Amino acid sequence: MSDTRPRLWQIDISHFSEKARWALDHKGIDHNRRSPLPGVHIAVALWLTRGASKTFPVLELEGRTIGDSTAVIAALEERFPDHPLYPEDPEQQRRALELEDFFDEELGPYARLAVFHDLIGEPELFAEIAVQSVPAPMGRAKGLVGAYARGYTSLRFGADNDEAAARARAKIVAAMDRLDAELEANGGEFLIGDRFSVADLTAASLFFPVVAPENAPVPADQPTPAAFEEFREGLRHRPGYAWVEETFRRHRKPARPVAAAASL
Ligand SMILES: N[C@@H](CCC(=O)N[C@@H](CS)C(=O)NCC(=O)O)C(=O)O
Repeated sequence: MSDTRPRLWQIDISHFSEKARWALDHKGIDHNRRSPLPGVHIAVALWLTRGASKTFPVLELEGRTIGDSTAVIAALEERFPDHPLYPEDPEQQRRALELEDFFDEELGPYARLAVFHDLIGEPELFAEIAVQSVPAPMGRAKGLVGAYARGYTSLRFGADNDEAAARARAKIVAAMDRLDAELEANGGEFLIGDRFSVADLTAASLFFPVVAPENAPVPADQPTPAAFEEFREGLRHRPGYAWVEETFRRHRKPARPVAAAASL
């Protein structure tokens, strides 16, 4: 019999995929997951969405194929209204969606670029991490897999560019400024109102590569490039940093931690 459950096409280590996984798990939706090789996933996304989207996550849901994490959550919210992620109040909902968009655009791509840049600076470590996200037989060719990871992230995201990485770090700090300010304005626990919403889910999941909270897709003891660890140290005292850790602890249940992998 064919599997009619929603199917999430995803990358284990990706923070945008984590955003979609968290929404599915928050709503308790039984689903299955497919994780093609990072890089190859672009062709898969284009094929699944008939050219509409070249990124993961993509969700197959009752005959529809939905690309982009924001559209995925909107579709889940409509089809599975229990455990809502959108605030009921229209003005709060508007602000929650505005914050979702802010973190999607102003944090997500930059968190990815900053981590990849510093991994490129430590080829051994990058190779070590990259082999964990490829099929076992390929994993034996660690040098090649590491070169593939460096090449893909440089070509696709410009992760080998020092100026781009400096801009990315500045964007991450600006996103942390916004997180701190929004939390302070709303009492410190939630970004909007007095309930967990899509705004909290988005900020926490897209900050996970920066904060590496427990219960996130990457094991907390995963080695980090020294340059990124130094950058992380500069943010550790921020209220938003502790909030990301706490939000994972309190709201990311049940997490499905996966082995570390190469692609964010
Ligand atoms: N706006 C998209 C961004 C998703 C995204 O950037 N996904 C990455 C993985 S973290 C990807 O598939 N990148 C492939 C590419 O950009 O070519 C969303 O919210 O889903």
